[in-house]
Amino acid sequence: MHETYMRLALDNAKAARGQTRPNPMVGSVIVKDGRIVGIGAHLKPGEPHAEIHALRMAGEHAEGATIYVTLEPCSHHGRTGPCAEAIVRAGIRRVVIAALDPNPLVAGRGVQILKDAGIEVIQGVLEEEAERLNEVFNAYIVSKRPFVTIKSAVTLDGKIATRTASSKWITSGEAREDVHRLRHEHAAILVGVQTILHDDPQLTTRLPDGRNPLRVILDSRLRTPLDARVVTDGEAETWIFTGSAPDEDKQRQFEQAGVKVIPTEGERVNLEQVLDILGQHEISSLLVEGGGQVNASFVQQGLADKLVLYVAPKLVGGKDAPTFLEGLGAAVMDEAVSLTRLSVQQVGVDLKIEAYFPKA
Ligand code: AOF
Ligand code: ZN
Repeated sequence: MHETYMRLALDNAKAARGQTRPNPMVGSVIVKDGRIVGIGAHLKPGEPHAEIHALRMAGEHAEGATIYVTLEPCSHHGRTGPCAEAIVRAGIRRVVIAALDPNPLVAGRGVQILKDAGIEVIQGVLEEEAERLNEVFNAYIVSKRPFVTIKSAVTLDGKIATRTASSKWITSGEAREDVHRLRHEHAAILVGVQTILHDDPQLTTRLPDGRNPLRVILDSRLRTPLDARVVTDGEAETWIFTGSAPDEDKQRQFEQAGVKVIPTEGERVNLEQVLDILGQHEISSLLVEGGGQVNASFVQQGLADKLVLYVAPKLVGGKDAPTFLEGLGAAVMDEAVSLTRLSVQQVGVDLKIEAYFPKA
């Protein structure tokens, strides 16, 4: 029974995918005498948490009821009040939780408030699923840096273009639509200046009602053209990260065009600093759609969390055709990056492979 109601709570949480950041997705269901009396989800930062919506719906039926929550009820006074206290006040008798809240402001304190009030607490129902659902939030709230996903589309022989740099299109329409969903779900999208110079991409979400992520360009010497689409189209905000001494005139021109130029320490762009600055602006997730060099920088520095690789059933061959991971590469097999928790799914005619980088 617990799993059935928790699944419903998880489904409600998931319904708000892409619209809760930097907050987690959370769902809640209240059950009294075998009847659902309240359902809620967290929909938007600043708005009530899932439990509050469910409690409001339940009204007086909450008295003596069981509440299912996909995340430990909060204990802090943030943008909204502590849910654990609201649950106590409503006279709930039992709380079933999927996952604990890793937010250092909560982290077990929510459960403590409930137990101190004499409420029965059951933890760990569908825990793995709940943790995976909020993998972005769980990492961001502890590290204060965005969760970094490297996304690439390759041929079956690992190429991201032909030897003449032709790359439209590697994957089918279905896979490309899936990428637009990924963009919608991310707070920011990042490419290197090479990609801007070569493809002049828009980096927007082409989905009906899709949200555009912040566009981040790594451009150590400010070579982005002022007429690039990410500068002129006004579709989303664009930030350019540079080395320590960008050309001041050009910087001014970008600022006039509404594009932020952010110098970092060093000659090349300092990736750790980029992630710190993005985290300070509550950017909790970053989709890296870089070329092979940018991808390699993230991987070599241990800054990538997840890989999403679309693999098309095509072969282009050619030893000079670029791959999605360049750089120097490993010398011996023992130096290879071993990914974990690999999963594969078919999207149209292509494969979608998801895997995680080892924790640095
Ligand atoms: C819950 N239920 O539905 C959510 C929780 O700024 P605030 O007040 O909205 O607080 C955000 C924090 O609250 C967030 O970092 C996470 O720890 C928790 N989110 N907690 O009990 C919810 N969304
Ligand atoms: Zn709360």
